[in-house]
This record gives sequence, C-alpha cells and structure tokens, in this order.
Amino acid sequence: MPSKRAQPVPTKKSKQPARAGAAGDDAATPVGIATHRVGTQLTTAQGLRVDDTDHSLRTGSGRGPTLLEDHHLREKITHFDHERIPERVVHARGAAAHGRFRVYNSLGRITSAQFLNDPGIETPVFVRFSTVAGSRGSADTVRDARGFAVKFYTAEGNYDLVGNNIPVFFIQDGIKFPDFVHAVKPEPDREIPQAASAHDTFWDFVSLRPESTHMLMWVMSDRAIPRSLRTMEGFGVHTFRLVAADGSTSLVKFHWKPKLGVHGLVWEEAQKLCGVDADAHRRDLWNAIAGGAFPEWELGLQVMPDTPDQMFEGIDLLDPTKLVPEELCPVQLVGSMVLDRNPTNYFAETEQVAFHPGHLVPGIDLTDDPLLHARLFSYLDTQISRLGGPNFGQLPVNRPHVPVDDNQRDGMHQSMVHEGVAAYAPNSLGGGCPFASPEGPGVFVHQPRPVDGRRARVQPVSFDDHFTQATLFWNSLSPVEQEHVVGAFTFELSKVQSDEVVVRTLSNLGQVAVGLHAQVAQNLGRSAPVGRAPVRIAHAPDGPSSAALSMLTTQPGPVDGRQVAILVAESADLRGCEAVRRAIELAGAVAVQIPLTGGAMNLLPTTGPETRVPFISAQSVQFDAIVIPDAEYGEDAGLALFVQEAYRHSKTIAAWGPGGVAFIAAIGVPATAPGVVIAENAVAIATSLVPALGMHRHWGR
Ligand code: HDE
Repeated sequence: MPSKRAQPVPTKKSKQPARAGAAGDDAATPVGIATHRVGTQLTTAQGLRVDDTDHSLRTGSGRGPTLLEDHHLREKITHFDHERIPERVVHARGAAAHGRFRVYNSLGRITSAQFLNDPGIETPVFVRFSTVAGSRGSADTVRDARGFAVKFYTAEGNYDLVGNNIPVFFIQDGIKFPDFVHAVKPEPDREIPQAASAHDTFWDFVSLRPESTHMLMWVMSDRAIPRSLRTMEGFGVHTFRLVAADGSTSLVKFHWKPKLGVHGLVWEEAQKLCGVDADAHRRDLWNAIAGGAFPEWELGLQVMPDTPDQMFEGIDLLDPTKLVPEELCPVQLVGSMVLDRNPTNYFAETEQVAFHPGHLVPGIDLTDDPLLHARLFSYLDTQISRLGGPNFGQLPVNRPHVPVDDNQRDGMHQSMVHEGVAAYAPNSLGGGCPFASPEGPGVFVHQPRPVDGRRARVQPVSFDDHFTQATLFWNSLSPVEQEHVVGAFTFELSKVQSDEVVVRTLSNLGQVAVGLHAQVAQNLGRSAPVGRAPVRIAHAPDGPSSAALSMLTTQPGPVDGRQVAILVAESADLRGCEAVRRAIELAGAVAVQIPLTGGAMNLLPTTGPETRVPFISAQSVQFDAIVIPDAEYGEDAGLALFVQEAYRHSKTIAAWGPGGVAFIAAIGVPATAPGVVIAENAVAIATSLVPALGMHRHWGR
C-alpha cells in the first residue's frame, strides 16, 4: 500500500469534506483528480507484469553490454525523457487547491448566470495562485504581482475568472504584452536576475511607458510580497458585462476579499525566505488546507451602469490601468469561496490546468478592454504548445462537469471515442444533432452592441491620464506603507545600471508625489528634483484617498495557520509551554516548538508534522511570533539574533517569568514596545498572545 504522508496539526475548523462525483465523469471518479491509483503489482505501460525493474538486461555476468532488446528499460527511459512540458510563458510558478463557491442571495436581477442565481447551488472550483515573472522552480516570496485564477465548474459549463492580486495592470493594450514580458524576464544574455524586476530592462520599459506607473505603485508596495496566498485580495482587473435574463446589462468589477485580511511580509523577510524556504507560500497553503484551516474569500462586485460611453465618474472602464475607488462604488459581497482540498497530483492538476478569460457562462460577458481582447486570443493559443494540442479541455482538471457536445474531432491526445459520422452542422445523417440552441435560459448569446466605425491604431484620449490614480494610491497608504514603497523603489533602482533609466523613472515618480520622488532620489544619492522637472504635481497631502487601498490593520484579525515559535530551553517552564501551545492551537494557529539544544529535543510531545524544528535549522523569518518561556538563557548570539530579527520585522514577541523577561531585556527588546507581550506566567501570555498575533505586525515600534 502506498504510504500516507503525515498531515499538519489539525486546527479549529472542520475536517476534509467528502469528494463529490462530477457530472459527465465516471460517477466513482472524484472531481478533477487522478483516476489512477497505485496497485500492488508493477507493470509496464501496457499492463504487463514485470519481475525486475532494477537491472537492465545485460550479457554475461552482468558486466557485458546492455541489450537493445530490453523493452522495459526502453519504455521506462523513453517516458522519463518526455516528462516535462513547457512551463507557462508567465505565471510559471504556482500552487493550487480545490474548493467550492456559493452565492449568498440570487443575483438574478443583474445576471442570468445560474451559479450566481441560486444560493442552493454549491459550485466546485479549482484555484491557482502564481507569481508572474519567475520560472517554475523560482522562489515564492519574490516581489511580484500574484495570479489569482479561479475555474468554476458550473452546471452551464466552465467559467474562468483569471485575475491578479492587484486591481490594475502595467499596460493598456495587449499588443504591448510581449514587450513588457521580455523586459521583466531575466535579461537575455546572462539570464539574470531570476524572478525579479530589479534590473535595467524592466525599468527601461516601464519608465518609457508611464501608463505602468499606477501598477508600479502597487508592485512596490507590500501587496507584492504577500504574507500568504491566503492573505491576498483578488481582482478581475478588467471591467466585465453582466447580462440579466431580461437582457438588461451592467458593467462590473470583480473582487475577492480574504476572510483572513490582507497582509504582507517585510522586504528583508521576503528576501531571506527566498533562501530559507523557497516554497513558503505553497507550503503555507498546503498545510493550512491539510490542517483544516480552510481559506475563504468573499466574492465582491462593483456594479455600474452600462452607459454608452462605458465611463463611470470620469473613469474609463475599458482602461485596465484604472480602478474604481470603493468610495465611488461600494463592493457588494455576494458569495463565498472556500478552498478545502489539496490537489492529488501537482502535474495533473496544478500544472495542466488551463485557464482562459473566454471561458464564459450565460450572464457574464466581456467588454472591449483592449488588454482583455488580446488575452482572449492568447490563452487558447498558448495551451497548444504547452499542453501539446487542441484537446487539453479533456484533461481531468479542465473537463467541464457537464456533457460536452461539440463537433471538434481528432487531434493530438484525443481521448474521446466519438460515435456517429456527422461531426458537422447542418447534418441530416445524425438527425441534425447536436443543434445550436434557440436563445433562452442557459444559452450564451453575444449581446448585439454598436461598434465605433473607424479603423485605426490609436490611443483613446480617455486612456491618457497615467498619474492621478497612482497618486490616489500613494495618498491612501499609511506612513509605514509609504516608507515601504520608498524602500522598494530605492532597492529596485539601486540595481539599475543605466543612469538614463533611473533619471526617467524618478521623473515619473515626480508626477505621482513630490514626497515619493524626493525620498527615493535622496536615498539614491541624487539631489531632487532630478532630470526633467515634474511637469505636473498631482500630489497634495490632503488629496483624495481611498481607505480600501491601504493594508493597515487596526483590529486583530483571524490567525488561522499562523506559525508561532516556542523556544524550548532545557530549563524551560514546560507546563507553561503546554498551556501556551493549547491557546495557540485553539485559536487555529500552529505552535512550533524550537528545542534550543539536543537535550531539549524530547521535552515536549509533537502535535503534528513540522511542529518540532531544532534551533539549528529554524529561522526567525519562518514564524509570525516568537514565544520565550521562563527559563535560563545563557549568552547566545544566534538566539539573540533570532529574536531581534523577529522584533525588527515587527512581529509579536511574548515572554514570561523572570527568565523570559530578563532575556528579552538583555538582547535589547523593549518590554513596553507595541506587540511585545510580557507576563509573570504562561496563563497570562496565553490570553494576550492571540490578539497580538491577530494584529499581524506592530508597525508602531
Ligand atoms: Fe495573463 N497569461 N496575459 N494576465 N495570466 C497567462 O496563459 C496574457 C493578464 C493571468 O494559473 C498565459 O495559460 C496576455 C492580465 C493569470 O494558469 C498567457 C496578456 C491578468 C495567469 C497569458 C495578459 C492576467 C495568466 C500563460 C495581455 C490579470 C495564470 C500561460 C493581453 C487580469 C493562469 C497561460 C494559471 C497566464 C497571456 C495579461 C492574469 C501567455 C497576452 C491583465 C492569473 O496566455
């Protein structure tokens, strides 16, 4: 029998749900997962049982040449030689999970999409999160936008909402996408740097395309270094068109709001994690789901009137570099998505899933956003080379959970055995089947719409304002978030060799905010203003702002799956450690004991895999909080650094008893600083630790 891998410590939430069968699938086959189970007898790919898979067929005493006759060897090696498929051109590195979506109340007033009409329907989903620039083997915590792609297996066919964790994009026209991607990818001569935008070609391109400035502000903010995939918002980016059963239409922006709040890492932490645990995000997602802390997002809609000019409050809704501030159009929370099952096989599911913004259902339609239109071509096209032909829709993870009756035939990897002779329409030999459906419920109809009559390669005038919303974003950030943005621009531009590129970028920043421009210029040792004087300074300290754009936490949030390190010295108050561990686990977080010496290794029982990590292999950046029990701590520079680093990263530090309190004082952690929790005993720590952890970080230090 295959061995069952140990699962992380269970948390407060319920256990794994039963797997549902899919319509159109073999009823016994779980939705979208591998249909092949490991048996007991090893066979070839043809089902032939083999007696030996360890020795190739050779002559003499086994030292002679290997025989070409060895069909098992040849089959095994040939298959192995072709195990890799091309990685995605962008979004190559990803992690995914299965889940379910349910609408709260019928949205029949604005859309005929059945899965948005009936709160009784639970729609299975598969969600893939990704970084954009890095290769498949790159690190998780790099500075980058994150993909947030959701496949809904609805009763009307698959609907894909292929979004990002940032609500705007770098470019306005899809024809610029290859240029943008060539610029951000590693430079082509040395293939350096991997998964990073801090290099000349990226800043060269974006500085010459000021439309990217708004997105740059987001990418230089903590949004681009998420604490967890579970603490990210998601956005559809483009404006979409909803169509109700009566034919009325509205324009809509899609949002995903995480129940766990929106949280980032700090930059130093993100960089260190790239080395310490390159899989930090996928590990976090996997462990949370395996442990029962199922991440949840609410689907949010900004619904706007479908006016002939497709503008809203002066914002061109077809321009993907613009958002609609929530103050102007509130986000209505309309449904919930819970991810509750890890993939069974990474390749079969996460690697082979094929999203496409053109996978639509009746009631959800597109707008003329020129970025979206190029995407409509690209996603199908790219699968041909990535998945080896046009039949990728038949792969289990891509298969709709409804019958498919098209006239598509043959092609590479065709796995359907089609019956009949009439794969064309109209036909009489097949009784005319399958027929196109008359307009009505469940049928996708392209809404007749007027189009502009002149053909030209032009930039609409309404796409021309590149800075107002970049300034809005800057104005909406708290001082600490602004500091991080300044730090990020400084870091990135300090890696740029071309003076011309730096000067041009600074000039663009001057259009966003005087303070931003001045601080980055100063950090780079340049006197501000630099180069061309800012032609228009949009920023005013009391300029418009939007609270939803800030990530700052003012109230404690949930702590599901958060990692808390408990340092265990040989002299530690073990009963106290147990009490604190229980409080952490009760809140849904994970307590990880860090034995400081070999002698402390077995003092406490483990409560799940990865819940005991010897100090020698633990790093402060892997934890959200550090607990220092009452114990005798000698002078240990490594231990001091461990705690000081967590303090510098604004994490919760808790210490109890004379030993714990003396230790943090000795290493310079002020007991009165925000997020430093001290108490006489462990019981008091157990009650105050969780609210402090729920603040995510204590920026006031
Ligand atoms: Fe994509 N994008 N994209 N993109 N994108 C791909 O499709 C493309 C854009 C996004 O987890 C590719 O199957 C073009 C915006 C996500 O599998 C490719 C343009 C947004 C994912 C492609 C854009 C996205 C992709 C690569 C400009 C946010 C990962 C492999 C016109 C709304 C999906 C693949 C997954 C993947 C093309 C712009 C999101 C090459 C041409 C804007 C989340 O087809």
